[in-house]
This record gives sequence, structure tokens and C-alpha cells, in this order.
Amino acid sequence: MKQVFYVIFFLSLGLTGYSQVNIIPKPAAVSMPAVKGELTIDASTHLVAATPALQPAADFLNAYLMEYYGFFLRGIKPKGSATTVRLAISTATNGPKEGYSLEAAKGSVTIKGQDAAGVFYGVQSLIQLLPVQKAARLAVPFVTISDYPRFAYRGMHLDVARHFFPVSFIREYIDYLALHKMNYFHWHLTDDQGWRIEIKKYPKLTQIGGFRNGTIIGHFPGTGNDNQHYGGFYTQEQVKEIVRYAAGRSITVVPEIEMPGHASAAIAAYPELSCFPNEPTTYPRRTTVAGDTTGKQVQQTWGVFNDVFAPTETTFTFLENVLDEVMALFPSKLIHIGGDECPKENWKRSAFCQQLIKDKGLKDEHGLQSYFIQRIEKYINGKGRSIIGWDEILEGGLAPNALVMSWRGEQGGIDAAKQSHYVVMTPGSHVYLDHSQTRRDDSLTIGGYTTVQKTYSYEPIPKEINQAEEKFILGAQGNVWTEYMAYPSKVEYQIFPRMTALSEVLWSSRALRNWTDFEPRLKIQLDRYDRWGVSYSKAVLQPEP
Ligand code: TNX
Repeated sequence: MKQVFYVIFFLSLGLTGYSQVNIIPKPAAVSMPAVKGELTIDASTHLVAATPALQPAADFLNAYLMEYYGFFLRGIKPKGSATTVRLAISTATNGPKEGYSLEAAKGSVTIKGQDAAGVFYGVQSLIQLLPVQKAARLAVPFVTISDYPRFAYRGMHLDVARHFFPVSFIREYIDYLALHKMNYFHWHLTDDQGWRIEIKKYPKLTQIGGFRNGTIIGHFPGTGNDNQHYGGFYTQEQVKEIVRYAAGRSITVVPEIEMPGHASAAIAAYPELSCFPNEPTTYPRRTTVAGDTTGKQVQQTWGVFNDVFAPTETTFTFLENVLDEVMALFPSKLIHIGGDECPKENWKRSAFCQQLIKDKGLKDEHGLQSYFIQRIEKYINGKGRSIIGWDEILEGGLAPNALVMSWRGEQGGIDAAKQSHYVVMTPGSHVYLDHSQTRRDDSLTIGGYTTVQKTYSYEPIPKEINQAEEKFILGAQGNVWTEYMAYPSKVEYQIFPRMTALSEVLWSSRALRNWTDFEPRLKIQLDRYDRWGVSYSKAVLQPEP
């Protein structure tokens, strides 16, 4: 009896060692030696990256140390150095992709990754083993960690169309993803209120489509519309730099070019892309707009607009040329083509569209949307890439190789998985980070109320999915629509801490996910936010009214 007790006691020591390392997302396995100890990282610590591919991970560690502790580690062994941080690729074959082991023992921290991404994630765990507060000598507890992600797609999205954010903030945003072991950045680059990526062949997309009259903070005319010339865009050079920056953090940037809906900015630049080039822009929910003349306009309010791309050869040629330039900039296998919220009113009114429906033997306008997406898919597949789109692309029949982002709940994702299509879950109910996260919130938001606890409770594999279908659920993504986020600090406030909760949903095993265990670690993470100087919601510190 006594022996059994001891066995269980020591086993549980290994298992409950968690309470002593405060890492988010929670690692798969952590053990601490029976005799506790710690090593010290300071300016004399030697940093060894075994291969050039691991240099970005070493650089990230050094940049972090420099920014938050005021020193960095040298690659040439400093005189009198007593400790080493060693980064290497594991010699073990068949380990889980993106996995790593971390061993902190006397005199050294050794991180071995299954691949460069794994090493990078090991570095993120090491960063979280460091004391949060600034010091010249940083104690790291002796610990052994073995870790790997649950999902292959761990994403965050950012809408830069409704509000524009400078390159410097995009870099910071990517760093936040990296610190949470997220690996996909979905960059929503075009929408009704702005076209944000330079396309050399069509300069008016950014010259005209990149700007609007009014920074629009409110829904209705006069509510905060200051008639400023508001906007901005990313040059191709800037885009390349962002893609490179993200790659150095094991993050893939997925660009989104919206079609056939949410196209007002493109149409303002090139009216011939509309079914009715000579009609002025329509503004639902309002009548007059100061400063507007007739003609096509970049939208100045939020919502869904009837003026969508016409499914003409002119439009397809335009989109193919745009996509050529986009694919040259983004190595991502996935290209997001939008597909959401495309009203069919103009297609119903257009004689051309009605004829096309007949000629192609389509059922109706939904069939026409499906035809549109399938044509684009064929083009993108021809370049060796795949399309991903919002769940409306299921309507009228899914394009043969398309991936689906399920945003109107989970049903789209369930249906797509059952048709053997890959899925990224982004249901509004849990992972729309544009919702309010506290009832005390007095700032404007859109969509609803989603607490950090609710985001943390999200399970990306719906119960309707059987074991054979599970592999089609690649993961999930937090969406950040910026109608009411005019500045970087508001974006930060909206993503923190819910993105931190989401990172654990996506990385850690289902069995390890437990709010009671997470909450104290999250409180330490709030201290880290303070060090980073970001704004964040403190709702978790007070019960909701
Ligand atoms: C719906 S989610 C949209 C966006 C809005 C968002 C606001 C999706 C595919 N479309 O255009 O910004 O709601 O929550």
C-alpha cells in the first residue's frame, strides 16, 4: 500500500510539475527533477545555433532579451561564460511536426526541434520560463519539456481594409502571433472600404481604392464621419518585407483578395468591373453623404453592398492579373479569395448575368457564385496553389479543391469536412475578437459579447465530426474585423487576452485544457503584456456583472 502511494506520489510529481512552469500554451509534457535547481542566463551566456536555419530563432531570442532585459547573448563564447543556450534540430526521426524538447539543467538550456519551427517554439517556451520583470541575471528552473501542437493551422486574421495599420504595427502583430506559437497570419487586404495592396498593373486600385472620405467611427452618416481623406496601402516592397519577417517567425501569411462581394473599393477604381458601371455607388442605411458626387465611391459606412464584381471576362482577366502579382509576393500555398456576403441583386438585374446563368446551365445566382469561385479556383490551382474561402463558397456547390473557413457558426465547416474538404474553424460565437469581452465595455464594438472564458472553451472539432473526418479540421483562427478599431491600441485591447486563450485551444491537447489551470498562468501573462506595453482587457480580474 505504502509503495503504491509513493509510486503514485512521484508519478504525480512529474505530472503536476505544471504548476511550477507558467507556459501558455500549455506544453504536452513537463517534468521537474526531484531536486530542484536553476541556472542563470545573463550577458555572459553563450548562444549556439547549430545550423543557419536556426538563426531566426536565435535572433528572435536576442531581440526579446535586448528589448525587455537590456542584454543579448553572443554567438562567440564570452570569456568566463558558465552557461550555454543551444539550439539544434533533433536527430530523432518521426517526431511530431513543429515539436521540440527543452532541457534546462546545470549550465545549459538545450532546445531540439523536429524542424526549424519546433526550435522557434522551444525558444518561445524558454522566454516564458524567464522572470517577467527586468533583471541582469535571469533564473531559469531546471525542467524538461516535450511539446508539440495539436492543430496544424493556428491562425489570426487582421482586417486592414476597414482601418489601415502601418507596417510597424503589422510587424508587432506578427510578433504577438509568434509569442503564442501561432503559425498563420490571414491578412484581409481588400474590402468595400479600402484596397490595401499595391498592384502594379492597376495603379488606381490603391490611388483611388486605397482612400475614402472619412475615417468613419460610427454606423450612420454624421456619426464620427469627419470627411478626412483617410486610407493607405502597402507597397509590394513592404509586403515582401512582411512575408519575410513572418517566415523568420515560422508564420505563413495568407493574403485575402475579396470576391465577388466586398468589392466596392476595386469598383471605385475600375467601374467597368461592376454590372452597372454608370450607376452611382449605393449606400444602404443612408441617403446623403457630404462630399459625395455621383459615380463609384469607396464605401464610407460598414456593411454589405450590392455593387459586386460582374462575372464578365473583363473581371476575370482583371482578377487573374491581380492574383498573378499576389501569388508572386506570397509563397503561401493557400490563397484566400473571400466569397462571403455577396448580394445577388445586381446579378438578378443584369441581362448579361441572366444570359450567363442560362448558357452555363446554372440554377440561379447562387450557381453563378459557385461558377465564379470555381473559375478562380481553376486559375489558382493551375499555379500550384489552393483557394480558401468563407463558408458561403459552399452555396451552389463547393469548388473541387477548396478549403473552407467556417464563420457563420460551425455548420459550414461540418458540411465541408463531410465532403472531404479541409476546414479552418472561425465561428463568430467563440473566436470573433471584434466582439466585446466585457459588459463593462463602453467602447464601440460589433457582433456580440464573447468573454475570454468562452474563447478558451472553444473546441474546434465539433461533435458531429467522426474520427475519420477529424483530419479535415486543420485548426481554427481568431478574426479581427476592424470596423471599430481605428488604432493599434484598440486592436491590442481586442485580441488580448482572448488570443492567448485561443493559442492554448489550438496548441494544447484537449485533455490538458482546463480553465482553473489556465487562469493563474493567464494572470502572469497579463504582467507580460505590461512589459510589452500593449493594451489589454482586464475583465478576467473581475467577475462580469
Ligand atoms: C462579417 S466574417 C464579415 C465581415 C465583417 C464582420 C464583422 C465575414 C466573412 N464577413 O465583413 O467585418 O462580419 O463582425
